[in-house]
Amino acid sequence: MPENLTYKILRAHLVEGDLIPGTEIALRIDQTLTQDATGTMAYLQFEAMGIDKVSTELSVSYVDHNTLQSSFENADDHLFLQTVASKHDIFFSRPGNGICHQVHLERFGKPGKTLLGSDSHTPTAGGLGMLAIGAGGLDVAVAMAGGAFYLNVPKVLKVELVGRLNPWVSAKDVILEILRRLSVKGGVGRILEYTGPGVATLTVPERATITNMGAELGATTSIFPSDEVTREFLRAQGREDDWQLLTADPGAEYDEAITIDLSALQPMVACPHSPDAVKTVVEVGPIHVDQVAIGSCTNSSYLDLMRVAAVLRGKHVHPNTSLVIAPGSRQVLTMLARNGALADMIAAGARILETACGPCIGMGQAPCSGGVSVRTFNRNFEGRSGTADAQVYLASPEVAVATALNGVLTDPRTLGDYPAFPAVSEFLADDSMILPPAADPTKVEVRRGPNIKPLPRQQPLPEELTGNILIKVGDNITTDHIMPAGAKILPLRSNIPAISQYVFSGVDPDFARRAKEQGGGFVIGGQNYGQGSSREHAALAPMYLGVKAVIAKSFARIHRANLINFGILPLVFCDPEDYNRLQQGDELYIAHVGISLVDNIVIIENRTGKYSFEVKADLTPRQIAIIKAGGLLNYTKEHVK
Ligand code: MIC
Ligand code: SF4
Repeated sequence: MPENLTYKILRAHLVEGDLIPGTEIALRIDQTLTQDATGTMAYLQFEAMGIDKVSTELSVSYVDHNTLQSSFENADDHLFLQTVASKHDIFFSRPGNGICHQVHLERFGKPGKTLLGSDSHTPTAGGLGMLAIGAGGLDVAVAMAGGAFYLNVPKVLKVELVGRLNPWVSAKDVILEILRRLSVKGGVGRILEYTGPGVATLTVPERATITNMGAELGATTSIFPSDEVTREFLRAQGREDDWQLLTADPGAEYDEAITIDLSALQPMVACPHSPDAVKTVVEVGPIHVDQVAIGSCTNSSYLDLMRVAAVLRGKHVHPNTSLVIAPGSRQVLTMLARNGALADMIAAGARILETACGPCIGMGQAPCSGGVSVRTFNRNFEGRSGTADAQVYLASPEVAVATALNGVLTDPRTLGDYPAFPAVSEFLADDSMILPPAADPTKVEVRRGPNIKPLPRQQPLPEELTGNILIKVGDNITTDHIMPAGAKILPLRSNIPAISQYVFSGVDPDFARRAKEQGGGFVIGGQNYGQGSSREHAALAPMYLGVKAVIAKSFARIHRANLINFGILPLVFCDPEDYNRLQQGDELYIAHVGISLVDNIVIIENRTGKYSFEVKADLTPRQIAIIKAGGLLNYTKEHVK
């Protein structure tokens, strides 16, 4: 039977189960990546498993999120990450080397391999023909220890690309169009596989922009074939040996299909506060813009920034608009510096930031009060920029730079001649900021600063659960709502007691105090609860506060897995109407939890409202065992000897 590319890679890595959509399979993981904001926990968990050395082909630890160092915490975390990597056979990409996804694409990604990363934008590497999946840190720790990664077989959605992008229209517009059509829930339970004649017209970094933002669709991952364009990219990176030809078989079957005509696309923006609130730039019109930010793992590749520099050359940023640029990697920054493009940006008045996530995760550059910011990033959730009432629009580098010059949202097609560049024939390959693991691990002492607190542990599941509804929230609640990031809170990622004070702080500042006072309880959510990032702190910190179960209309994939990993029950309403009847403060009671999970009907008694309703968990026997053990770490200790 002719097979699609997704199934070929899944099959080659299958260690348990069959490729039947919706059923659980286990995959062998070839490579892992972590970043600092999720990595400290992942390595503490890895250490807790008592294993000396990673069993993957390659594991890399990146530092790119917490680089502000306004106090000792982040620097301490970096030192912990560097020493723990060195001790356990893990490569360490130093702060300043770049954003994990950009660097991984440049230096490590390999077509046909599996990559598991503790960051939701790990699918960026799908631009190279890898099956790259984002997960919680604990899943990554298990993979480093040699354990398989479990997931439900997704449906494969074929995205047929035809035509060619017009000047000033770019890869960002492709994924914004898909978000417009499918919404932030449209990719749930799916892998997007790109095919068609349009594929060959896109460079690898352009493909990576598209697979990166597939995360915003809720997709498991997105993948492009590995073709001659991929080969050229790897050759230019000095890694042609890593290439192999990988495409779907002719006539391969897919579960669903859509077609995108690249030549019909226009410059677009995602309006506040959701990546799927997409309109054309023309529709939104010339609104005043206070800030333009170019960078992030979505759009900070060499050619993205070369185009930006070419537009800026000899011009000046509008006096009422601030332009910040954060190149994606040290490779990109050095190349821009050597060829003069960086000087053009600086001369035009751009503020150059270090190669890191920076403003994308609220690490500095918060907009002014009520300010409008146009960003080349992938998420514009309310408050994520660091300014609660900011209006953030997501756009391509072309739209962003045109806007920075004019001070109002601008269609870049009005700028005149398009600065086209040929694909790069040789990138600057300098890995001196990537430290290899120690030759003699016994000589490495792992450094732990005072901010690195031991892992909190969950108790095994009791026979009955009781508690109050601590909070009731609506649809599409993001992990940024549950566990905010930003310059103030991110440095506490290694300190669960401290960070747990901020759970839901943007939604209800009283939440943490209430949860503690009441000894924990329940959270009620709407559709797509937990969309967005992979941060397991959005499960771990609520667990620390005693949250026992989240009852929602539906869950986002990574967050649901994280809840299970930390022993919190993800329960789904059998009748969504029951959501309307619940109120904050209601006392809930569940008897015989363990047995009910096996039967997949859990009866919840609302002791305040004096009625009962049904929910289900849809857990596999393995997941039930994890929940019963009090989470994946306890389970792994019992099972992996
Ligand atoms: C994000 O973009 O939200 C992050 C920060 O990269 C997260 C990870 C984290 O919260 O540490 C992600 O996307 O997974
Ligand atoms: Fe970093 Fe932003 Fe990419 Fe997350 S989305 S990895 S914060 S650049």
